[in-house]
Amino acid sequence: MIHNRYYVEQRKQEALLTRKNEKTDFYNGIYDRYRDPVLTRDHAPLHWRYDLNEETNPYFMERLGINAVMNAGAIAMDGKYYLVVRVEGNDRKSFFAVAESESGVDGFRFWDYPVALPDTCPQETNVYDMRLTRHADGYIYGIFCSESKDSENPDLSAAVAQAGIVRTKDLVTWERLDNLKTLRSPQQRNVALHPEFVDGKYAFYTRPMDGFIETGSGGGIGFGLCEDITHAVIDEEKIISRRIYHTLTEAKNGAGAVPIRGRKCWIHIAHGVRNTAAGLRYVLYAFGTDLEDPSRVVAQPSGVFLVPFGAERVGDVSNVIFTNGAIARENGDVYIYYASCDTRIHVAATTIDKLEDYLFQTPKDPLRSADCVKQRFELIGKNLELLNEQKAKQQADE
Ligand code: M1P
Repeated sequence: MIHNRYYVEQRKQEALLTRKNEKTDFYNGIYDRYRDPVLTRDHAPLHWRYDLNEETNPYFMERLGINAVMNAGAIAMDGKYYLVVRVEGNDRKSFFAVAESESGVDGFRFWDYPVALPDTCPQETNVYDMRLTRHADGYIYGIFCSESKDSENPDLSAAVAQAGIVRTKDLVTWERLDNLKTLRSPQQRNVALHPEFVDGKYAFYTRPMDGFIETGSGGGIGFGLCEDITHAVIDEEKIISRRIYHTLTEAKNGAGAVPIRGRKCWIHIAHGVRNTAAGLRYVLYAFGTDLEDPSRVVAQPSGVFLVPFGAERVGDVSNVIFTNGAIARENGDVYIYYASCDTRIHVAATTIDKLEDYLFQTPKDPLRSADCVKQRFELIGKNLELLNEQKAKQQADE
């Protein structure tokens, strides 16, 4: 017999799942923000969390609670929007689950079962942050972080991060390939697969790291090629987006959503991290790379692209914005799925045209306060001249 309370909770959840989302009045000309997160832990199906049977669960208690949903890979298929979400159980372990929506901004529903990832690495303790790439070879690839205990280090928290690789055609059946090997970097996280072949090879965005948390000599977002995706090995990583002193990437950075093919460049939305008295602060930034040679940066606007705003600032790991998924529609609309504070997922809406205007027309970071002030003087000077001209014209017309 199903517990009566199930029906009460189900009605509450249905109201949440069918709630229409709306753009807020937030304005920066670059993207629109939406009022509601597109996914929260309350979206997780009740049958994932509760034993529904009154006999075995007389108090209708959560048996396997869900703590958070975050960091989703994103892809469009057959006119629908799909997120492969990092779901974190109350036991701290993450797993992947597919949620689908007709609109891309609301109505996301998880499928009945989470993803059954092939369990090929006995030492793997945790998996998270899948980037989904629809590749020119016909497969959809998922590149994710595969985390294991560092058995050679006596420190209880010492861990090893590697890039796991799976592929699918339908998000239902997943084939696991060998983890990525990068010959010059001991650890990897935030790895993404480029959607096209480069020089006839598979191209990866990497994030070389000396340790599990610290990137150390890693230097930034790397780019490397490999011949065989089924046993992927990268021997050379070229750093294409560096960590820079006194910028948002000072502590570390990492590839975000798989780059979007624009008209002028590949559009990258990445994350940058700096240290503060309140801990690490994660924000998004953007850059553009050459359409023919995606390892060559052609546009690097200054500063942050998207930062935690209002209620987005608070959560399990406060002051964190993170993305690993965006969907570009054929009409040029772009939905960027970003998580706040490792807790819930939001969407920002923009277009390829706007993103390219942002990339190429936003001034570069001059890297020194004095030069930043000069840059601002230039903008103010031009604007005041324009405003004065306009005023003079109005006065002359009166
Ligand atoms: O907690 C913030 C993020 O931390 C990690 O990102 P990075 O490897 O750049 O430090 C990831 O574990 C990510 O999942 C998490 O959101």
